[in-house]
Amino acid sequence: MRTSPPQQTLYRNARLVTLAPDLSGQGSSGEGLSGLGVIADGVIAVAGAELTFVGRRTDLPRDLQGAETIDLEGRLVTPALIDCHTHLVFGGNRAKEFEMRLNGATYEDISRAGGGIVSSVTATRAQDVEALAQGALARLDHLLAEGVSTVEIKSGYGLDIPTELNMLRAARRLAALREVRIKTSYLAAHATPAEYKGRKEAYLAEVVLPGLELAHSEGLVDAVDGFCEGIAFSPDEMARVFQLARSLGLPVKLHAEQLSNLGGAKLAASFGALSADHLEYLDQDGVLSMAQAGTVAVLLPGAFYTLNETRKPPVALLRQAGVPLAIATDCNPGTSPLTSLLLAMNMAATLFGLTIEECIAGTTREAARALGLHRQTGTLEPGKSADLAVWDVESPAELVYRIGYNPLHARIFQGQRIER
Ligand code: DI6
Ligand code: FE
Repeated sequence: MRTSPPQQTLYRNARLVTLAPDLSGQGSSGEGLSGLGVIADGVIAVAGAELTFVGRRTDLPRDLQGAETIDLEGRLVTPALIDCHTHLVFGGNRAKEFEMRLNGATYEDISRAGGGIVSSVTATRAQDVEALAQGALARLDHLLAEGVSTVEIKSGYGLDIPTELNMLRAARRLAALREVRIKTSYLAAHATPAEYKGRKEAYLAEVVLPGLELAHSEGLVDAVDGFCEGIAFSPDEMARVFQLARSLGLPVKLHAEQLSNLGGAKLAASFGALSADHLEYLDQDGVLSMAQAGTVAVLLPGAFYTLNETRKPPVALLRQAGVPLAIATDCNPGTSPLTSLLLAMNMAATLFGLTIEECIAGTTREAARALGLHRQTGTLEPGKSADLAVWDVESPAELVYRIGYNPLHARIFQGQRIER
């Protein structure tokens, strides 16, 4: 039976930031900032959850000209934002440690004194799936209010099998409670819990590896992550986790070179990692490995800022090598209690020297790539998901320039306008 084609809706009178500089086949090419693919007098057509036309008003196909039309009154339209690195699900908070750091304690000092990640573990283990999801909801709503429609959420505060799975279930639950795309990452290799202190090998064998198999068997895992650092796991230990991920057909990503250089990014790239994240201590060898593997550099200025770091990621080397740059909040209770991706862009520009174009691409096109979603979302191109953010700003630069101001006019997710 022929089904009638889904009804088309036109969004017209808009300044489109397509992130797809060459809209071949649409009779237009990007204008303005080259890498942003700006179209001044643009039109978007949506059928169901999909983009069917993106281009100049003058190129709109005849058969679309009678469709239901929404006038965006000259507003700026970007792909919906993507937060590609968060620890959004957790119990409790760590304001006390923030105060300790103000008094001079380093992140390592706090971690070795039993604070840090393991102190969030107690609070997280005490909550069931629904409580974990409800606790994350307020943080998620802050991200959605700024035009975010895809969020990556990691486990890593359970550090035992039941709680790691509960964290991932809570992350999945959020997609049932809000109009959002959630991608999950298994991060049991985040820290060694108190009961395994000094017994990291046993923790890997008895929790991390079997927990990954179980989580995968329940469809809870989209990618596998780890913390490759002196206070966490070595490249060899992470290699064992990644070998299991590979055998399960799961992509990997890694917290790498945040506080020192153990060669984590190079290890991640050797497994074809979607991304290597943080990267303050990344060297040329790691940069080249990432470039060869197509691994995205996810920059996390919120953690750099919160830890009052001084060593910056080698942005010039990454740029020169053509490594895609993404930006994320790293929202977590310890090193980045940040729920604003707009502020993360401002920090990436101000603290790391990213350009406006790199910041906007870093929270759309390249953030999608860091999650393996670049064929589905992250740019305004026909055939991709109709995930849009409509902004009350004159230029793309205003999205990065303002501090603590949210210019979002409307969020459209899979073709549906989402009321706040
Ligand atoms: N690096 C970080 O900055 C976070 N995790 C990681 O691997 C810290 C998470 C926390 O302190 O709770
Ligand atoms: Fe993180």
